[in-house]
Amino acid sequence: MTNPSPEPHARSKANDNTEPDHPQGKTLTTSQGAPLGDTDHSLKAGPRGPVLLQDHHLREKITHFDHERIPERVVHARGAGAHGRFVSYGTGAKLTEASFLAEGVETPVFVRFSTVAGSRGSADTVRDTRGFATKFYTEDGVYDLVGNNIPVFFIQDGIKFPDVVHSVKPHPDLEIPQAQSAHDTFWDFVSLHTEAQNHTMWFMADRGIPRSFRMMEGFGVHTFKLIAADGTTSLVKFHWKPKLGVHSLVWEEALLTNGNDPDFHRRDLATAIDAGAFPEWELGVQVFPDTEDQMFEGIDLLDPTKFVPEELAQVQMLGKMTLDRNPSNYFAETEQVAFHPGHLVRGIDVTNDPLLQGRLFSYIDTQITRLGGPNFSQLPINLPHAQVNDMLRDGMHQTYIHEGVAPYHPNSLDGGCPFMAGEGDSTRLPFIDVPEHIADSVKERRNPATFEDHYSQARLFYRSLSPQEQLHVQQAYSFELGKCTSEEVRARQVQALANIDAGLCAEVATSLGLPAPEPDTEVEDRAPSPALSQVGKTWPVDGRVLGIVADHATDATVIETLLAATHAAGMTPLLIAPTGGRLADGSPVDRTFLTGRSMEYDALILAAAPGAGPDAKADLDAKTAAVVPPEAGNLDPRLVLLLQEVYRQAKAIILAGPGAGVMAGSGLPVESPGVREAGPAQAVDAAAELLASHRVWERFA
Ligand code: HDE
Repeated sequence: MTNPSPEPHARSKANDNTEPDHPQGKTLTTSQGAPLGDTDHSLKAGPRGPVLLQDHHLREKITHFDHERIPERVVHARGAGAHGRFVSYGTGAKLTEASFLAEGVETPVFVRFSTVAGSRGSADTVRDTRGFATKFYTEDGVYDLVGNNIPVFFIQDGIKFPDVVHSVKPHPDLEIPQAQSAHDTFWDFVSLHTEAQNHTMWFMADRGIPRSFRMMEGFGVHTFKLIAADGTTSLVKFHWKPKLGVHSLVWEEALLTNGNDPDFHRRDLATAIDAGAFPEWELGVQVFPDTEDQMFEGIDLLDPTKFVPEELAQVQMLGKMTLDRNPSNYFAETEQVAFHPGHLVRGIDVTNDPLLQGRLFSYIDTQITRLGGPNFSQLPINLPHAQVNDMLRDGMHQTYIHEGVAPYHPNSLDGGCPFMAGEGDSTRLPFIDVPEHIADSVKERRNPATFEDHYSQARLFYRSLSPQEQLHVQQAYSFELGKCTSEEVRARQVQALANIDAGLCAEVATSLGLPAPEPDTEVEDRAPSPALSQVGKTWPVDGRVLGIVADHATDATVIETLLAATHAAGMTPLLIAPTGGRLADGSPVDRTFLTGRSMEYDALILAAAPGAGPDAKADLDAKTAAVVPPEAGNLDPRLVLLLQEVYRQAKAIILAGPGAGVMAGSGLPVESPGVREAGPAQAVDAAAELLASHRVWERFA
């Protein structure tokens, strides 16, 4: 077999004249390579037509265009990808034969992050679970870790997947609402199918609206099996731990972002990589003994609606992943990448988790529709870096020119090739199928009794959060259920909340104007897991966005000082001014008060407090008209709006020039946590110090 390219990702059209300055080649041709002299006019009978059927270039161009779209993913359609590398610490070598986990081994990776419910063109910052799928191009073949940013799932059995997805997708009559769970069918399903309550709780919490893909944890969700060199096995759950910590938007930011920048997460990932602030995650495992019952501390390891708190089983780090290259073509890479939880390598295997088993059927099947046939693994982004010698033949879009006459085993006509791994002339090691005892059983459609607890972990999760995070959960349920029109559905979900936490239930019931019921199920109390809270630690600020408000009168040295300090701290500055153009130091204005909005900035430095710009028309500008207090004087009303939003979103505000009067002028408290006066030389340090905690959490109290 001829492997199409030793460097699959570099594979592009074979232009004889492709070079860096001319990435698409120098001469326009047809798909057959015939040079073209005109692509702007169709061939017509005279300048006023009609168009002639014989115009092959016209027909080829239009026909190809007509077929440019492929079916979007049935779930996880909206996504963003990046290339990178994984370097192993070697700490996993005692647990598994997987060669990419041996000490010092570096493996190329491609990661695709996604939302679940929305269509390919939907907004990034909707409330949803996020996909976190990683393709490792190992020397033993491709290994895919196809996980989410939430460690539990809605269902325990793959047969329920179409049900949960149909419930969250837009209603089938009008295809409304797009990329939302805040509607009747979703809450109808999860309130009836109560095993979904734990997952639902996780994404009603802040993890449902991440600040950035770079600031999400990833989880393999299911329990997997590792096989060591001596044949011993262990059960593991995979975790990705982001270097930047786990951080989220607040709901107001998410809503503003959907309108202002629907590509917010995609842009954030690409911008950070371009700026050299390469996102990093450590891959780790929680390790459990591979016992007959596959239970750990009362938790059924085959139940994907349950997680194991880190306090019960520490995450042991195996290596570090760095994403350092953006895709060069979205369609070829991010759209065509095809993951599969069954893409395993020796030393890693699946367990009998019935959800995982269902997935093993699904992923090849879906690619056949989406990518047009069974040869999708030959697409450059999917091509293993290991040598491929399969005996799969022909089919749509076959790009290999296979050699030999005997694509069957055993054969003598091709010299017995290819051999089984480790036999004949083969030096490669085979995938390991560990013999496993199957308990005496009967064939039946039934869950084990250990799958019956639907509420204890949702309670554990809620009670592990800080009061501010709990408030966000209360608001999220109130919003989502408030958007449901069926009173029966609302009341049923409120009943589920009563089983989880009486305080949460009371808050949501009040907001909905419903009575708070008593629990109807006995639920076991479990110890909270402090590791679940996103509040209370500090993290690096690489790639965070500092908004710097200046105007055309701001001193050049002030701007230079602020920009230099922001870059030195590894953050990204955005210069904001009343109108566009260049500032005194020559820097272009990145955002005007009109084009920028609070959600773009992680913290704000005021180098100036500009008066109303020439295009500020408070009485016409609906978004500001109602909120400008009389003390604002001549302050630009859009600056007042910006300060009010940033303040409400609990972000740091550094006054590096204007005094505290600007706060009063904006109707905000002058003395407040996270509002500081600092000279231009200290302003960025002050912002970074506050930003390390992500938000000024005290302000929510
Ligand atoms: Fe998926 N899932 N899934 N899933 N899933 C797909 O495969 C499916 C599940 C996940 O960026 C599809 O290529 C079934 C759990 C991610 O390309 C499809 C079941 C988890 C992605 C599919 C599950 C996931 C997918 C759609 C229940 C978290 C995006 C297009 C048995 C551990 C990968 C595609 C990417 C994509 C089926 C459950 C994660 C239809 C049947 C649990 C991150 O094959």
